Amino acid sequence: MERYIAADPYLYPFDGDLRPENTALIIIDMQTDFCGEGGYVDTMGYDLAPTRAPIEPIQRLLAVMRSQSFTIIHTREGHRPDLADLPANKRWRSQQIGAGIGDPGPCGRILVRGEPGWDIIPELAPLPGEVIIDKPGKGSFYATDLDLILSVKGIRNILLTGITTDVCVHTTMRDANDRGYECLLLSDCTGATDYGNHLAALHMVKMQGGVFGSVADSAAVLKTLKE
Ligand code: C5J
Repeated sequence: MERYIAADPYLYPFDGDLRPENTALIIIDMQTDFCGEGGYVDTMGYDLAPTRAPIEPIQRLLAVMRSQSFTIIHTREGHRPDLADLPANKRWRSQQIGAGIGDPGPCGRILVRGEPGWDIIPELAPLPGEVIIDKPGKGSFYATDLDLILSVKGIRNILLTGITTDVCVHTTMRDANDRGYECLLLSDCTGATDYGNHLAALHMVKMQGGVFGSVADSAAVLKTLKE
């Protein structure tokens, strides 16, 4: 039986093959450092509201997808405590904006693995058995075993949620698309530090008939999953 989600610019997935066995929900970087008080984004001076907006929509989607046995994948951006995997230019740039990666802050050392700020927020805490990908960069494939895990599990469709739309979510979507994964970006389950960038990131996906995949909101996904 073919199953589609109402999406723009095309019904997702392209061939209607949407099953828990071949589809994963990926929740990108919902860490205190990106959406919590005293974290990296807060320290840089950005408003937290846009990066917190996806929390509730993701919670609702996550509950249904968990109950239907879809694969759930969480990612965390962060670096080794000795900063051996932190490129000098990434560190320097973060220092310029007053939130040096590796430096102490209200939530511990910024974007360092094991620190309180690096942890996934309690509202979206992973359950035992769910995949957690620790990544040093923006994309979820670079320097991680995500591609291997997806291929072992037989995953072909990826529903992308998390933050930030224009940075880690987009980098992951572009890379996933190049690898042949069928991608759906969820507009209300993502957010950026700049609303214009969020809208632009959604728009970019829709060019050329869906150059990186398609875009929907969580209501459309839930409607299909509950049919
Ligand atoms: C950033 C992310 N913005 N998760 N990371 O540095 O988008």
